[in-house]
This record gives sequence, structure tokens and C-alpha cells, in this order.
Amino acid sequence: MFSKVLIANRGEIALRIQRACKELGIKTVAVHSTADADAMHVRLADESVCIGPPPARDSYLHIPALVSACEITGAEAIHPGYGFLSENARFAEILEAHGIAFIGPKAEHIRIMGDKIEAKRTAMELGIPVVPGSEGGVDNYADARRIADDIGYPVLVKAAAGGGGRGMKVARSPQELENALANARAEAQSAFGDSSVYLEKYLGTPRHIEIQVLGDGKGNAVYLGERDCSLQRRHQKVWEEALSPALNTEQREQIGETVAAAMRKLQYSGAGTIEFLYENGEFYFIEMNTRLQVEHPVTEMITGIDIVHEQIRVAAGASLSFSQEDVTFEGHAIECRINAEDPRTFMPSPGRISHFHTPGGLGVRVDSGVYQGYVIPPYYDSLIGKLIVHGRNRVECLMRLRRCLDEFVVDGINSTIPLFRALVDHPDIADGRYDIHWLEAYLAETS
Ligand code: MV4
Repeated sequence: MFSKVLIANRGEIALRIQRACKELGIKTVAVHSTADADAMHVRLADESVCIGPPPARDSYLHIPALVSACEITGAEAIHPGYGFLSENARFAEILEAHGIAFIGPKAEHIRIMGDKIEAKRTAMELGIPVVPGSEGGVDNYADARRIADDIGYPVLVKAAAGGGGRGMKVARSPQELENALANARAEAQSAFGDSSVYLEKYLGTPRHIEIQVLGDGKGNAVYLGERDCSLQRRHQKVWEEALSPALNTEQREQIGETVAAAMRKLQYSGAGTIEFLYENGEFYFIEMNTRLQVEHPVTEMITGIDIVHEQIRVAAGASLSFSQEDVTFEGHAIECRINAEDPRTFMPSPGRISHFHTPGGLGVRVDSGVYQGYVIPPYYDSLIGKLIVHGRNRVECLMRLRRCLDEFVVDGINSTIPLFRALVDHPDIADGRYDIHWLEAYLAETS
């Protein structure tokens, strides 16, 4: 096992990883920009290193500064958290060349999944169901038209380097396809420096359901059930739950076994998430995330498995500490992302938190890196914390969530808490009746 780990991240996820390290008896090194000198992740770490000025590219994304920080402190491994360098295959390779362990998957797997065309091809070869579409990229209208005629309209043109919805264009007819193809290619080129695009059947009203997996790189892999992340705004998740209100046990076991078998074949190492669109009882692979995700706690709450412990153990060369038969799903969990944003316009709201009180009690978890008097800097994402609530069933979970939202106090800045107070009382949410377009439609209706 490692004796010292450097955490190349900030905020709530840096704290989350520190807690796992402490429980495993591992010393922690925090890194921070000059804007984060007063951050909680710096205060609670065993050691800290300032790695640069506020802009992320000069600090949290600055690979030489991170390698130097490891060499100075003697850290043997880096946990990248989410965002920043977490899905950068070159970073994983550079660390390996320096004899520093990367707490994450093999560089090869990060690279494959970073290219959505390669990811889809790999998923298909591994027996995972995918959205009907082009096999590989499409670079001219004639080919696109033939494929679209074959799969049927509407179709979606997607960027290979994409994700997060950028470079995505819908075409409802051959006439629209010509523009969609040109526009998607241009947008992909300017956003990612790669104009490669591919074609898919457009699914109109799916849910976003993702499966959590863990592998040890030696051919052992398990699935930890799914999360329903359909409630999003502009491709930002707002509310996540486990398990999905849309699936029954049989459907869950079937897709879970399919995904776990694929990960065994791939000899996947570490935590990963396979994202699906789910419509009319069918699963369609869209992407795989090769990192720890923001919403991992809902899975931890229903399984009792510490995903970060497992990531660290596996990166240190251990096998998974349990097998699929040991995994059970208990009750229901919901996560609300508390952002420093206006609850209607979602405009960022940095500044000083004058009062901060978090809810507590049975089944309640708050993962946050802020405190009363803390000043939220304007340079990074606006997540200030996550409220995660567990109940023996979904009804109890919602009752408890409503109580927690009433108890939560964040003063001095705007937060998204009022949005969640409205959502928790909405009949569609109470019934679990929502798809990927529900939240944007609700916000438009109630504006
Ligand atoms: C789709 C789709 C419909 N059909 N693919 C958006 C971001 C990217 N990760 C995948 N996305 C979508 N892919 C097909 N074939 C609709 C979306 C989509 C979406 C997906 C998940 C969650 C929210 C979404 C919001 C709008 C569009």
C-alpha cells in the first residue's frame, strides 16, 4: 500500500479523497493555487504545496508542477479526482515514466474512451448494446445520407472528441443533414481541434442511466448498480439517484452483468462509469467515463462500498476486496448538487459565505469543501457541496431530503437549494416520471 498520496484536485472531492486516504493510514499531500490558500482541503491535509496562480492551466492542470510536488514531498501516487487531469492519458503515462502511480485506469483505456468513435467500437466488440449509427466516422454527405436512410430520421451528428453535448447536431431530413454535418464538423474543429464526427439514431425522450463499475486490472470486475442522472440542465447534472426508478431487478441484473463481463474482458482497472440512454426498455451505450464521478456517493450509500478505498487499493496492486455476490442494494439514495449559482438563471455567485449550516441525522451525508466565512473564488466550477440522502425506500428518501433542504442554510451568496425545495415537491419527481428533457422544460414553464 502507498504511504503518501498527492491529491491533484480541490474542493469537496479533494476532501473526499483525503478521508479515504486517512482511513487507509495513508499520508496526504494537498496542492493548491494561490486562490485556494484558505481552502479546507489545504487545511486538513498532512502537507500542502502551492503549485501556481489561479488559472487552472497554470496550477491544477500544470503537470510539471504536480510531478515536482510529488518529488519534493515523496508522494508515491496521485489521485486526480474528477475534471482537471482525471481523463488525460498523457498525464497517466508521464506519471508512470516518473515512477509515480496514477490512481485511475490504464492510460490505454483512458485514451480509447476519450475518443467517442473508438469507445463505441470497443463497447460493441465487448457485447455492450450501442445506439444504431455509423460504424466509425463520417466525413462526407454522400456517406452520411446513406447511413441516415438506413437507420432512419431523425439522426444526430456527434463529435468524436465531444462529450458534454458540444458539436452535436440533430437532422430530421436529408435536407437538414447536409447543414448538420457541416456545422457539427466546424464546431468540433473549433472546440476540440478535431473535426471527426459520427452519426447516430436520435432518441427523443430517453433517460440517462449509468452503471458504476470497479475493476482490478487482472480480469476481476463488478457492477455496483446504476444511477439515474436524467435531471440535467445544459449537460450539467443537477440531481442523481440510485437506483433508477425506471428499472426492475431483472433489467438491472441483465445490463449490469453485460457491463461487468465487458470490463472483465477489457481487464479494466479502477472505477468507471458506462453511460447509457434508456428508452422503451432498451439500453444504448453512449460513452464511458474513466474516472471517479461527482455522483459516486449515491452508489456508496446503497451498497456500503467505499469506491475511493477500492480505487486506491487496486492502484497499489491489490485485487478487489469483494466479489459480485457480496454486492447488495439497500434502499434508495438521492444527491442534490448545491452550486453557488442563482437558482433560476444559474448565473455563478462567487463571494463570502456569511452563514453555513448543514443538515444531519440518520441517512444524511454532506460532502462539501466550504465553511462559514469562506470566500468562493471565481476561477473554478460553482459546486460548493453535495447533499446525499439515503432512505429504506424512495418515499422515505424523499421525505428525508425535504427535511434536509429545510435545514440547509447557505447565506451571503446564491445557491441552488431553492430549486431542490421545489423539485422535491413536484408530482413528476415524486413519481420518478422524468426524462433528460424534463428539467429544462420545467424551468421554461416556471420562468
Ligand atoms: C444523444 C441523445 C439522443 N440520441 N444521443 C448529450 C451529451 C452527450 N454526452 C450525449 N447526449 C445525448 N446523446 C442520441 N443518439 C441525447 C443526448 C442528450 C442528453 C443526454 C444525456 C443527458 C442529457 C441530455 C440532454 C440533451 C441531449
